[in-house]
Amino acid sequence: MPEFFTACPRNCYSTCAMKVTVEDGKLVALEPASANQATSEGPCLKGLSYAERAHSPDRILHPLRRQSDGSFNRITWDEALNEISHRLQGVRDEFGPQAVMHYAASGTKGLLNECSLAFWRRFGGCTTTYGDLCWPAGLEAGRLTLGENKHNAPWDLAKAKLIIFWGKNAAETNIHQMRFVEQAQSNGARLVVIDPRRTQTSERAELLIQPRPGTDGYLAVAVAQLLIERGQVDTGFIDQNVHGYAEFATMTSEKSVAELAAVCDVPVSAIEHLADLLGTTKPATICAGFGMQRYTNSGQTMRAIIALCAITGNLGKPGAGWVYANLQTQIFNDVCDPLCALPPEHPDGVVRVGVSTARLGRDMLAMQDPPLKFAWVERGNPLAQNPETHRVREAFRALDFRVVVEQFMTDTAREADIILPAKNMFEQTDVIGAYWHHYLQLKPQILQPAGEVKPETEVFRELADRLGFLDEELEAAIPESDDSAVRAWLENRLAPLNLKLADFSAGPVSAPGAEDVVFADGVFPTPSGRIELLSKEAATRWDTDPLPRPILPHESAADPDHDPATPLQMMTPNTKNRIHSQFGNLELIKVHDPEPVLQIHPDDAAQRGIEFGDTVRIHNARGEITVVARIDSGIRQGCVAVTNGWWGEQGGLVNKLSLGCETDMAHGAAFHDNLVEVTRA
Ligand SMILES: Nc1nc2c(c(=O)[nH]1)N[C@H]1C(S)=C(S)[C@@H](COP(=O)(O)OP(=O)(O)OC[C@H]3O[C@@H](n4cnc5c(=O)[nH]c(N)nc54)[C@H](O)[C@@H]3O)O[C@H]1N2
Ligand SMILES: Nc1nc2c(c(=O)[nH]1)N[C@H]1C(S)=C(S)[C@@H](COP(=O)(O)OP(=O)(O)OC[C@H]3O[C@@H](n4cnc5c(=O)[nH]c(N)nc54)[C@H](O)[C@@H]3O)O[C@H]1N2
Ligand SMILES: [Mo]
Repeated sequence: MPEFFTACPRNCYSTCAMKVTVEDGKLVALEPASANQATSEGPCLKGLSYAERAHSPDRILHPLRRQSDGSFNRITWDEALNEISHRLQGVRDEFGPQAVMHYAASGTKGLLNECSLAFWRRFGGCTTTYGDLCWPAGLEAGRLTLGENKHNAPWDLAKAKLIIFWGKNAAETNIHQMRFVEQAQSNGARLVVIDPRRTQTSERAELLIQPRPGTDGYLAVAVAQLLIERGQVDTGFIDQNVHGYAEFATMTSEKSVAELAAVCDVPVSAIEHLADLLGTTKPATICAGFGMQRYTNSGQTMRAIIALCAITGNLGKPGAGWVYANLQTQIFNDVCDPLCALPPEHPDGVVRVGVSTARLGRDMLAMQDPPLKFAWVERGNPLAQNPETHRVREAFRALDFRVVVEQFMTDTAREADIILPAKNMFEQTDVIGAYWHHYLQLKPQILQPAGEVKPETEVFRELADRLGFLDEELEAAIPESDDSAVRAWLENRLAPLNLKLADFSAGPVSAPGAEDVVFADGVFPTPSGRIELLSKEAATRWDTDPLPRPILPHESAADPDHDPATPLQMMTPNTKNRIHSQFGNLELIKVHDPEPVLQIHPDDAAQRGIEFGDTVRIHNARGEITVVARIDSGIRQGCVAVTNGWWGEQGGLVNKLSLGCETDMAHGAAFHDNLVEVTRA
């Protein structure tokens, strides 16, 4: 039976390599592929469920057209593409190309994703979003402080003597990282977790600190104060590498440890314990999660935590550092297609980068000159994953026409006028990067597209042809569907980086120039050339304090003026067996995760007369959802949690409750600035 090596393109740290076996045009087995040293133990349950997902009876396999009663009918590709091109032309003629919004999110990784932009450029332009739902506040904090977002190789963590998982639940979201944690622990490393919830990661730790959500900056500053007071900082490293240390040190002592501890609601003894560990155990690595930076103050929070690595000299060394996102594989920006490389305002196709992803619904509704009339959605499920579901729905319904390119009947697909069936990862060759390890990987085509599925590239070529702009330049930008054309396109993209597809035949390829131990050269590409604890750029670009002086998030139970009607801080973290809204519809996954549940502390439940298994309403002024309560003393009192990614039909559309609001830096989404009340249904 034919066997192939491939890699999982989901938006996930691990980006696993795997070996798959195909029999009679079907995926029959998935196994580990050890050439990727970061994921050698093989795929997770989601990875294993690809055998079901690829051939699921629920897959959308042909174009669908909404009928007047809201149901969908099968139509031909000709009908679909004729109607779409006719509508596109009409909108462009009447309102201009920017009345069309192209919305894409993180459904799949791959270099071919850029082809859509080439199409819209030629169309005359469009409107797109800015910001990102996932990680931007933390990325910007890293860039401002260290100059670049990169970290030591995954396996380097085994060399750490102290590991702090700060707002990261790697045992669920980066499961392969736990192997290196175990190696470190068997060499005597200590493990600390800082999370308002007890998690599968904290089960392995000797110390769990459960701060009030959104107040980690206070905790970090208290730890810094103690380290400085006790002389447990690395003065040699600071003198050589740190900008703004004196100002930072003064700032950390503005409030006493007891005052800071009161805000984050952590016992002073626990803060002292943490400072003790960080002051005396070297090398130390802080692994910070993305979940922690979904607050309106989180860029500043992340800066305060990075500062702990800097003042203890835990950067540029094996076993040490700031592990957030490793962008060493993101090397294609400078070599993308000429059409995509044009600046947004270029007259050859003005891309109005005008809608904040975090405020998607509100901004879509507010767009003028021209207003939005048409939306094209691919690789995204904004009706489930963007904040403020009801506004997003309202904005989509206010449009004249919607096209959604999807594999499954998601909440967003249900809003479409025409649904186009999307390829899956086995149906088109591509090259993918990662954000934890530094491998580029080939994801070859190993199955024929199912049913009538056409990859997005072919859809765009056919539309361009109908619209009369499939010229030589666009043909070069968007490959034809046959695998040899796609491979030739990829060769062109790899060539400027001195890479060839043949390099991938032996497995994953380390990105050129990738380092196992980063910042070892002491080069920090910030304005001062040093690690910036004092950042003028933070102040000028984001209007924040130039120091990471802690402040509260806007919507926080720690704010004495918060609305008493919504006293509970709602978190919506990720979970092991789904990637956001993907996989939850598969039988293999439903066995483990059949329905959304609310994690609630026994005291909060008792106050509300809620018992284990009760159906409860979670509500605030923005909306409500109804789920089953799971009473759990592992969650901090005053906090509740439901994992994100459930579909509307499953009853867990958590973003009906979240606020469409940006993080303090880099236009992230402050999903966790979210106060709610819970009532027995
Ligand atoms: N409340 C709350 N909301 C959150 C979060 C949170 O923590 N709390 N987390 C946020 C984060 S971190 C992220 S990254 C986002 C993710 O948000 P999205 O990127 O929108 O979510 P996904 O559900 O991963 O993927 C969207 C869709 O892409 C489709 N897809 C997969 N492959 C392809 C393909 O090749 N072509 C096409 N056309 N479609 C494809 C899938 O079927 C899926 O329906 O969610 C965010 N939303
Ligand atoms: N299995 C699986 N893996 C994934 C994903 C997935 O959906 N499923 N998604 C991928 C993507 S796109 C992302 S963005 C990453 C996210 O990876 P993580 O950052 O690990 O994910 P989250 O679950 O959003 O948040 C981690 C933890 O932060 C905690 N937290 C929330 N607020 C605070 C706070 O104020 N302070 C502190 N200290 N902790 C807080 C939550 O309780 C949660 O346990 O995972 C990636 N990997
Ligand atoms: Mo994400």
